[in-house]
Amino acid sequence: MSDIVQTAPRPKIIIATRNFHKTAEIRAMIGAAADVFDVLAFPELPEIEETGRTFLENARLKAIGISREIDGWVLADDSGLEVDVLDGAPGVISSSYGGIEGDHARNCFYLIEKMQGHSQRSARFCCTMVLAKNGEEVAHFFGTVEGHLLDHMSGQGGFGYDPLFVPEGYSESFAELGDEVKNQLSHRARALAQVVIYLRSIGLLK
Ligand code: ITT
Repeated sequence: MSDIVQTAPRPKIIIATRNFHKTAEIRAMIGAAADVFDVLAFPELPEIEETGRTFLENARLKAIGISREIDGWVLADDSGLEVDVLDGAPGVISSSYGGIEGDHARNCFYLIEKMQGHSQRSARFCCTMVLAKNGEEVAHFFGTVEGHLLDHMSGQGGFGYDPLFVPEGYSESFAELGDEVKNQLSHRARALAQVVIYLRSIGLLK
């Protein structure tokens, strides 16, 4: 008699994002525990307008909007950079701060300009994640990482403002530190750690 070991299928999680950098980070952090896809794999899904005034409002719009259209677990990430001396800007408009949505280099140059002459350079990355199913929010989670801004871009890794942001306790930017370090201490890692605890508590993840 042969021994056939039946393994449970891996759970599937759809990330409500078109930013493949976010998906790659989330996939690397979740590892083999789940199959992680994003909405780029489903071109028929609608674009969700981010009209919220907070990360939580926008994450809700994305998670609930996509989960109305698709079966299964949907996770949205709304995130951005808050700079203290700029009263929290760019905040929820981080992805279009320089004038063109998703143009990360332009956003960085615009921020460098805005920060000229400021010696107070503290900032934080914020991430809000909303988990949804059947068109309804199931839970939400927050993560932040404190740091300061360089006056020039440094490093090739990561995305967005990573070449400008040095996390507290380090002397290199996220773009220089690389994915392994970033994925241990980032705002996204901190929010996702709570998502994983939650999904384990309901038995979806091992
Ligand atoms: P989706 O809405 O499709 O998820 P997006 O990139 O537009 O993709 P957001 O609206 O949440 O996502 O904006 C996030 C922006 O904040 C992102 O484009 C970067 O400018 C910045 N950002 C967020 N997380 C970051 C990170 O880990 N490193 C660098 N910049 C980050």
